[in-house]
Amino acid sequence: MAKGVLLTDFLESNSDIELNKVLLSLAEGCKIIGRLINNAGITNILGVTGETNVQGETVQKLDDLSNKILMDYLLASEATAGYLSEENEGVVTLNENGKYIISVDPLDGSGNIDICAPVGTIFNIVERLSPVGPVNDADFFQTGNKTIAAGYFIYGSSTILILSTGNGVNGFTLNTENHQYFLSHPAIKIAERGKIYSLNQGNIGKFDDGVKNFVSYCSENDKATSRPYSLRYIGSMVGDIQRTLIKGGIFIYPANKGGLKGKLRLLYECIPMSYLAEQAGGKGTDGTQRILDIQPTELHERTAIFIGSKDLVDKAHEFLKG
Ligand code: P6P
Repeated sequence: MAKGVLLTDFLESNSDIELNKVLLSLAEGCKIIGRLINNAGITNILGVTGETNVQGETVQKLDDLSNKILMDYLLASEATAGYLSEENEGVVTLNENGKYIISVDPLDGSGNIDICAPVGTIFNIVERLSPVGPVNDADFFQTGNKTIAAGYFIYGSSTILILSTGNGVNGFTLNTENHQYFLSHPAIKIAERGKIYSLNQGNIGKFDDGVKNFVSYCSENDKATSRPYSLRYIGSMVGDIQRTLIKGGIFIYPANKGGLKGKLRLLYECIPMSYLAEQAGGKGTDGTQRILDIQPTELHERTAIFIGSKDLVDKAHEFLKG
């Protein structure tokens, strides 16, 4: 589709009215979140609420606000049956007759707001399993292969919706003059060969030897394979994934030595990002299997993640196998 097409027009080509209602209510809610973030320094909503969330993490005021805005807008969509959020301990029923359920990280990377680094809203949408009425945990325990739509809103130098409904990945930039989303990044494809690696190098001592050896490989001098690669790490998943989608490379958040799980959450961070990566021609794994094949068993479970250009994910796997 041609650049400049409105998100609303783009979605008209998708005949699923119920899904469009969910996506458009998200898009409206995230306009509000983006404006709150842009004005955070003025309106005294920076900083923390003094509470900790189910993850045991300090809740930023904007985390809380974003979570409430999304629940309100998704409730108004009348098509969203259930809501799972990093900020809520359990699942929330919104519209008992809704067709879809949504897993959300309302404001990923919020600790970066104070330094004006990119933050974002990440979402994954599947059909509910239970017929009607209140949703339950089991509705959310679906692999990423069941994803109907996934994406994120990145609040950075622009507000951009990166979206896939199963036919590739497209980016829609929010025009701050008329508050409409315009198709600005049609048919995003991750470069097959990446030259950027992204991980928190400070934790290298905690990681298995396979990860350390892959990082050494990335930083070795070898003209024939354009090494050393560049190390880029924002510390905000949406920012690191946005760069990976647009410029290629690999983003890694591994498990610590001897552990199985990394820091990032499966249902509302790693599944949506891996869905996007695969739709854009890349890969997303936990170091051994596709993220989209992992069967969730807990709402807030975590996983290791290796995501990005095919060649670098495959190369990382070579080192992980030892
Ligand atoms: P670390 C932000 O807190 C976050 O959840 C992700 O957005 C980001 O990729 C990761 O944690 C950064 O974690 O341990 O490197 O600060």
